[in-house]
Amino acid sequence: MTERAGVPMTLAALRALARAKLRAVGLAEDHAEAVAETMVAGERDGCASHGIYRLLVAAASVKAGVVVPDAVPVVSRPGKALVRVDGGGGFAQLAFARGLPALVEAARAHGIAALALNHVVHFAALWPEVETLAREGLVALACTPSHAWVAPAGGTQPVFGTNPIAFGWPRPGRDPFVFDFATSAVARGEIELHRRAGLPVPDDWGYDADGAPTTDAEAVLDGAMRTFGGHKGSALAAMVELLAGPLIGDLTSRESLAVDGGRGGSPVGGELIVAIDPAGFLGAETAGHLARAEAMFAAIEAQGARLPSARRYAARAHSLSEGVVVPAALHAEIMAIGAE
Ligand code: NDP
Ligand code: PYC
Repeated sequence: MTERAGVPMTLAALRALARAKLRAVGLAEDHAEAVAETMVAGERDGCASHGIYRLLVAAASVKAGVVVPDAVPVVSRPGKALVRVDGGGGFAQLAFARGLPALVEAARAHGIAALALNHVVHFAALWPEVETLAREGLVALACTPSHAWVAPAGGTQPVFGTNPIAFGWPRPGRDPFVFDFATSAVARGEIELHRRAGLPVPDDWGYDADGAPTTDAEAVLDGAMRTFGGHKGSALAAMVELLAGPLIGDLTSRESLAVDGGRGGSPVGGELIVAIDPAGFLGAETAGHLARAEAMFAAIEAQGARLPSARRYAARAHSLSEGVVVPAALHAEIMAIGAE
């Protein structure tokens, strides 16, 4: 869902604007750089719900005191194949960047390794992380809980977060295969964009506070979202809660919402990222797995179906040459950040 009229910008100008606005609300330079990068990447790839719109969300989280603006991530190695980064209450982007070299090194050394980000604030999409790992030749999986906004299948009251799962697979000489989606019917950000535009949402996205299906975006935001795929999305949402919550010693979405205490900030908690080096499973004979994967991708595309990430890379190519158009109302709100 996109607003049409807008302000054309180069990616460099958008990046500079994002950094300046994040600095204006008090975010430290290293965080501002990492956070701006992920928002610009989302806008560049045509992901409106996790593009530059997130500047409003991140600035609000800083102003609400939910984020430690100058947090210094601390990297540790609790096990040979385990990397932990305590984000100190800062945004997840810098914590990921600080843990990335150790994760790649551990995956190559042991075949499989995990990175636990703890005590971070998460407002963003996960695909930049798995894409980065896939470009290193690693297979990657990432997930994070959020805030309890989503009802389990069969219920109408929020328990789960929107709990995204992202996956990346390297492709020789091509952009990686990547998917990244919420286990809710849609990301909450998409419902927020509908509310901002005054548009109804499909009647299978959520319930109002009384548990009745509704097409009113505001009512869904105040009530409960649905999982995608009924009981299947519900089980996957529970899995994300368990893997990136209790398993890594961090918060469930219910706990995270309680910690927020009504401040309306982005979720605080953990993220789990698993990286697999195929050489660890296959020894020196690693060429075959990539060729067989390509055969599967070709079989998908041969029948007219598209691969997840095909739209993203097309949008990226366009934005890299033409820049992006920021919706006018959003641009005005962004310009007001730090001017209050
Ligand atoms: P979508 O339902 O739009 O699904 C996006 C994924 O599905 C992309 O990988 C997309 O590829 C792929 N896809 C979409 N349509 C097709 C198709 N027809 N054929 C093949 N593949 C397709 O995304 P969501 O609304 O669920 O999530 C959007 C973003 O929100 C995610 O990036 C997620 O990480 C983020 N999010 C973050 C949260 C957090 O707590 N940090 C919580 C929830 C969501 P392509 O990109 O090429 O279109
Ligand atoms: O869109 O559901 C969402 C979301 C939650 C946290 C970041 N994005």
